Amino acid sequence: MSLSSTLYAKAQTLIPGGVNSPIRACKAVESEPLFIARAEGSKIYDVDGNGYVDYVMSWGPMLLGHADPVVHAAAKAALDNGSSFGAPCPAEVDLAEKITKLMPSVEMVRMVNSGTEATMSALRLARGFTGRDCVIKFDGCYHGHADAFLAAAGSGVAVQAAPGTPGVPAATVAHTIVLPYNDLEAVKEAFKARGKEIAAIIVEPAPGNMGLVLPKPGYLEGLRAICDEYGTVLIFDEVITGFRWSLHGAQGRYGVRPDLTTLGKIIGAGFPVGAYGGRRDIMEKLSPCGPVFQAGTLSGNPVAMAAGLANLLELEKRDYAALEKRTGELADEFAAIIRSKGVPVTLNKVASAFTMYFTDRPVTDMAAARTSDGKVYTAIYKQMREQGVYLASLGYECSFTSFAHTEADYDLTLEAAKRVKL
Ligand code: KE4
Repeated sequence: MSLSSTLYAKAQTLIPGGVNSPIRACKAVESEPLFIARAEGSKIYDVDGNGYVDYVMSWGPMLLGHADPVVHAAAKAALDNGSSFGAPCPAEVDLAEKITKLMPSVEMVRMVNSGTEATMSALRLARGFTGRDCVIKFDGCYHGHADAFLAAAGSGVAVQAAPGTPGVPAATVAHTIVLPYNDLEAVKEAFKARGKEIAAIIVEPAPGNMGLVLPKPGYLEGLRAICDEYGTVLIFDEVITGFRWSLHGAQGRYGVRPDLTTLGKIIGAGFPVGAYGGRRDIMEKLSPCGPVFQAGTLSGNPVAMAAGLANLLELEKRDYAALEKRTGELADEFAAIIRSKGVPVTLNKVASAFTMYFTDRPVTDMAAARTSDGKVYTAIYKQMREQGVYLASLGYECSFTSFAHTEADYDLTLEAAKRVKL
C-alpha cells in the first residue's frame, strides 16, 4: 500500500472526504488523491517519491513555477520579522500600489484571504453602492463558495448535477439570476424584466471553471454597455485570469474595463490572498471610510504580501507572449494526438491555459461543455498520471503551464499522450 493511500485512509477519518477542498479528492476521475511532499518549478513530488509534470499548478497561483527562489526568499525574509501584526504594514501598501499600476480599472484595492472572500465582498459592496439586491452570474462560472453564488455554479458543483447545494437558503439565491454565458440576448431580457433591481453582473471574463471558454467577440463589451445603461456594477472575477491572461489581466487583454475586479491565486503566489478593487467612488463606500462593512484578521498578511509582491515583480520581467506561443503549440499537439485515437476534441486555449473537450461541438458555454465525454477525460487523466503527468482532477478545469515548464516537460507530456489507450 502506498504512503499516499495510507495517508488518505487516515485523512478520511479526520477530514471530510480526507481533503480540505473537494476537488482534491479526485472523485470525478475515479482516482485516489496523491499526497504531495514537495513541489519545485514545474514538478510536484508525492509522498512515495514519484515526480509529475504539473498542469494544475495549485489551480492557478504558480505562474512562476513552484518554490520560486525569489518569492521564497521574500517570504522567508518577511517571516523573520513576524507572521502577523493585526495592524497595517508597508508591504500592504507596496502590493496595493503594484496591483493598481498593473490593473487598468483598479484605483483602490482591499486585501482579503481567498477568492471567495473577494467575490463575496465585491457583491456586498456593489449592493451597498447601488442599493439594489439582484446579481447576475453565469452558468458554469464559479466565484467561490459564498451562498449567493452557489446557484448553478461551475467548478465542482457542476459535477454534482443539481445546481446549488444543501445549506443555502432559497431566500439567499432569490436575488441571484443565472444566465448562460456568451448570450447577450439573455442578459438584455433579464434587464428588461428586472433591470432596476440588478446591483451587479459578476463574470469570469474568460471562464476557467467550465473548462476554459472564451468570450465571443463583443460579449464583454455588451455587458459593459448594459451595465452603463442601467447603472449596474460590472464585476470581473479575475481570480484565475488576473496576471495570467496578461500582466494586466483579462481586462487588459480584452480592453474592457469593469467597475470592480476580484483577484486571488497569482497575487498570493500560493499564499492565502484574495483582493477586490476598482473604481474609487465605489471602493470608498467600504468601511471604515464608508458604510459597507467588511473585515479580516489576516487580511494583508505581511508574509503573503511580500510573496505576492515578489511574484508580480518577477512576472513583470517575463515573456508572456513566448509562454502563450509555447503553451498553444503544446495544446495543439496534445489535442492532435488524442484526435489520432479516433476521439473528437474541441480545444480552447489562451495565454498559458487550455482545455480539451471530448466533443465535436464548439464549446462556448456550460451546456456545450457538458457534451464532453467525461469517460474519455477520466481515462486520459489516469493514464497520464501513471506516466508522470498531473492533470486537473475535473474535466471542467484548465490545464495551466508556467514559466518553469521546460521542453523536457512538454516532450514527456506528449510521449505520455501517445501511449494513452482510449
Ligand atoms: P478560492 O476561495 O478557492 O480562493 O477562490 C474561489 C474562486 C473564485 N473565482 C474563480 C474564478 C475561481 O476559479 C475560484 C477558485 N477556483 C477553484 C478551481 N478552479 C479552486 C480550487 C478549489 O476549489 O480547491
